[in-house]
Amino acid sequence: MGVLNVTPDSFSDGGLFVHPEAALRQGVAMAADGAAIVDVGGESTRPGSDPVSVEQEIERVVPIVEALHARVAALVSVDTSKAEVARRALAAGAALVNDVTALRGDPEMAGVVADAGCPVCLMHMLGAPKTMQDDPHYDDVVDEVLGFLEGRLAVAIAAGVHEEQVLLDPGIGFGKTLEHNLLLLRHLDRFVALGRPVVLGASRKRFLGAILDAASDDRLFGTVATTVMGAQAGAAVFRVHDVKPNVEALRVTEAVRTAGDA
Ligand code: HH2
Repeated sequence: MGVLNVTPDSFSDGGLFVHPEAALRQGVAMAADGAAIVDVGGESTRPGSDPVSVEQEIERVVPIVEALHARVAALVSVDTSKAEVARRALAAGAALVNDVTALRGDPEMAGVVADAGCPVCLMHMLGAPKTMQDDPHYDDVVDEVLGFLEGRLAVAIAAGVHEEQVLLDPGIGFGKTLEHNLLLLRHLDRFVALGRPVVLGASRKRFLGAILDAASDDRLFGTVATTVMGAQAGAAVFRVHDVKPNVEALRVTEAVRTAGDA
């Protein structure tokens, strides 16, 4: 899954793809590099970020979704927690809703996804982006995030979403310390054991910067390490800014993982 933020303020690619032509070019390039999904987002969720209005998010996202859908074979997903943005993006050709609030951000989101019959990614976040990195605390981060995702899966199903359409994401960096992120990665197999495809979003994130003492545009090799470990643990989708190196790492990992199989 390639990341396409059409925002002025995303933590690593903010401002680069605000212009529709630049966004489209980047989306097409990511698909050509092997992305199966291009994830279009119009609202930054980086720590400390401010929300944007529905109208502004629609204005940023929908034209790009529509143009990309017409241009690439890859699926287009919409990274939003607003029901109206999701509805409009789905009408414009989006095939998947990526909701970092796991259907908690908008009471109408579950209904929109259920009516569309589309896949939805439910992600764990502690608190809200504005304050989530203010001293996050868990007694047992892995147990608590697992429990949260099981609960949100149940809520989605109760709202009419088919279980087979749900993807789950531990939400690396969303209300987590370095140690929390490392534990989630170390125990990713327990998320895979929930039986739904697991999405991993570690690309260029701050915990990599903390380990490597590197700025956000200098975290590619760290990101690739998380992709390889995630693939070995059984994760299904890797949300990344740099598609080609991560696709190549996945191809090699997969070749080794299946070596000798009939
Ligand atoms: N991370 C970000 C945004 N959306 N969605 C899922 N499913 N999983 C993630 O880990 C995830 C996500 C944050 O990264 P990015 O989009 O690069 O930055 P920003 O929120 O600043 O736009």
